[in-house]
Amino acid sequence: MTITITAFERSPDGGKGLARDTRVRWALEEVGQSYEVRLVSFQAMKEPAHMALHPFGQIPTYEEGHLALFETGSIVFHLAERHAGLLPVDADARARAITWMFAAVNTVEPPILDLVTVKILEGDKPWSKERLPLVQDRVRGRLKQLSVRLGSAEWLDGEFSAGDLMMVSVLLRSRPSGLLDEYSNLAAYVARGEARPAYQRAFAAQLAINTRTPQPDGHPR
Ligand code: GTB
Repeated sequence: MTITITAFERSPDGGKGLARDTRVRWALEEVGQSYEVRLVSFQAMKEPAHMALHPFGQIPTYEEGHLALFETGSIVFHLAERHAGLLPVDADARARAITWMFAAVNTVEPPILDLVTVKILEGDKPWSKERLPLVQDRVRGRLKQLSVRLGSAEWLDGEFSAGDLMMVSVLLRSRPSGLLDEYSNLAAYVARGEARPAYQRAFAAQLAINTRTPQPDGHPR
């Protein structure tokens, strides 16, 4: 069955892979599923056709036959459940890998997003400069805890899993701030994730879209 995901027609990051379709592409590549991509503009994301797929008018979405999903955690979990390669067979190890998926989106991602918000969306507010160190320290707090838990291990719990895929994806968003590099084992963990052939393919696919040259008709090809 054809799988179709949505992605930014033009990602604001210009192809750095930070938009959330990258983690879905990565999961699809890890489990060997081919997929199509429907590109959407910021305007189209808020129109009824897309809102019917995504109640919050965002990307990515995932369509497979009659099934339509949104939320990257759910999409990656769906793929990991249906295909081998992203979740251990042992029930306890599987539950722990799923726990790491939730930890990535529920515990580690929020302070990182807060930092992005302060720096980019609220950068012009008079209180932004005062707030920034507090938010940075909250990110450091989480990264430190994760760094201690990871220690010298390759992955968070044994073999690479969907938990690592989500955690690496979330951590990538903290790299532009410079905070990730303060924790050398986390920086190395993220680099191991990025070195995976499936990640490389996912990254290249989104980069190709975001670096297309605009044509005379205004549409990039
Ligand atoms: N919780 C949802 C999920 O995990 O799927 C969050 C989805 C989400 O935030 N989608 C963003 C979106 O559609 C794109 S990924 N935003 C448009 C809108 O809300 O109107 C967030 C993102 C955007 C841009 C960059 N960047 O340029 O670096 C990185 C990440």
